[in-house]
Amino acid sequence: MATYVERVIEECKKRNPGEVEFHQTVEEVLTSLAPVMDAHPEYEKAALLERLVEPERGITFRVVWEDDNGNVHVNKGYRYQFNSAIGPYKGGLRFAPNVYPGIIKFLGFEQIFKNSLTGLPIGGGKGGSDFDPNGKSDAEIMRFCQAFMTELYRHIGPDTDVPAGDLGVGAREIGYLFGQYKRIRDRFDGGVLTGKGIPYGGCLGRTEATGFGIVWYAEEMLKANGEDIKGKTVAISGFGNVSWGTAWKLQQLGAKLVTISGPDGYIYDPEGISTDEKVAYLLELRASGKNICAPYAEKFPEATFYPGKKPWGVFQDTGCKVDLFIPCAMQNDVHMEHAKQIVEGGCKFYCEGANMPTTNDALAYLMENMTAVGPAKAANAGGVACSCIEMGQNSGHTVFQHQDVYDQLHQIMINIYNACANAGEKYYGSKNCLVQGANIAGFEKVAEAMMAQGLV
Ligand code: 2IT
Repeated sequence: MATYVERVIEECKKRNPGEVEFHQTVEEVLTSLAPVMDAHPEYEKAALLERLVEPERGITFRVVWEDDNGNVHVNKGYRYQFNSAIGPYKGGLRFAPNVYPGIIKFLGFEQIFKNSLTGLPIGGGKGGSDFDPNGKSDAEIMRFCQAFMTELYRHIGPDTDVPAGDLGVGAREIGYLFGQYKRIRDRFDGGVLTGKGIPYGGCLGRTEATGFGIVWYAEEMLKANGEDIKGKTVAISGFGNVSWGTAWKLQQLGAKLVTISGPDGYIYDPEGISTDEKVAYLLELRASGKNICAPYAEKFPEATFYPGKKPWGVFQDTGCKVDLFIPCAMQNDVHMEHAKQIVEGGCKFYCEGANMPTTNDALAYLMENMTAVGPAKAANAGGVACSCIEMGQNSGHTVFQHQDVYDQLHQIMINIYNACANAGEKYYGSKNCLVQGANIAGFEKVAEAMMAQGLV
């Protein structure tokens, strides 16, 4: 006889055919929740998990825009409003050619637990488009964002749903989206989008918040196992905002970052991406719009570019022993073969930075063979936590100082780590069961709120 959790997973897969990333996260999260279901039989009676895996609302819309040559393009737009039990829907917008419901729903589902873990009052949602921003002119980006918001505006609001950025959506796109929202609504509604520019309600520190939070989380994870992040050798993937914030905080804390990566391959810098100039160069690379990291090795000749490869095999390629791996690029970046390379190199710590960067089988292998594995929905929650600080700043008609934001964020990351470690210990017998602990700690608050609010 299948258990309650197993039945809900199977049913969810059947009802959402082909949405493989969404299946993956539902399977990973719900499996962790099994001991909580045993302790709370009332959840099954209330069909709590069936409700959790079904978005409260999903909006799909047409986005029509014109390129610089007068050609008309049609893209798909999405917003999945997943769960509002503990606050307004909150989560980013992703613009990337591979966007389809399976990706937006995996992100929206993860966001429920992540947002709950922050301890702040925000529900889960996610949106985006299959629009590819790479190679587009600034005018094209603006026209696309305006067309996108011309539909989205009717579904969002500071107490309803608060979008932000994700892959392909940064401060520039948020600016254009916000401008169009304000034009249509004739309301400033500062807190309707987060990640805004500083002159119009943006929060100091938001750009680096995700990366800083990841390193603060990893620091706690190491500390709990008697290790100091200072002096550690670290390898990350990606070279976007998250990677940049991660690199910057690693530099501040005295860790040596030896890799970054892009779709073209990875960079190994034996001297460390550890100077102000090198860290700042990551922003330049991203801003080039070419989506390649190879130019780093031209600018800094001590570094080597490994074309077509991922940094997970840096030990096999260079002999460099890594103490901590942090995937910061995108979903399903680390497969079983990579997990084996990571373990073979003798590494004991792994902390996810990007959303769901590890396949389920690779994640299970790493958890079994490493000292501790930090899950994305906990480790990268600093970004959305800072977004919520921005919402508070906007609704309070005030401005928070940089150091204020950092102090709040650092404490939030310590609290998140402790919540994961404590739930891991309570239900799985170890403070290092952070993956299961994050799912449980994130779930508990949402479950209590849903139970209290009746059958909705
Ligand atoms: O994955 C994420 O948490 C984000 N892209 C940020 C979401 C937010 O609302 O700041």
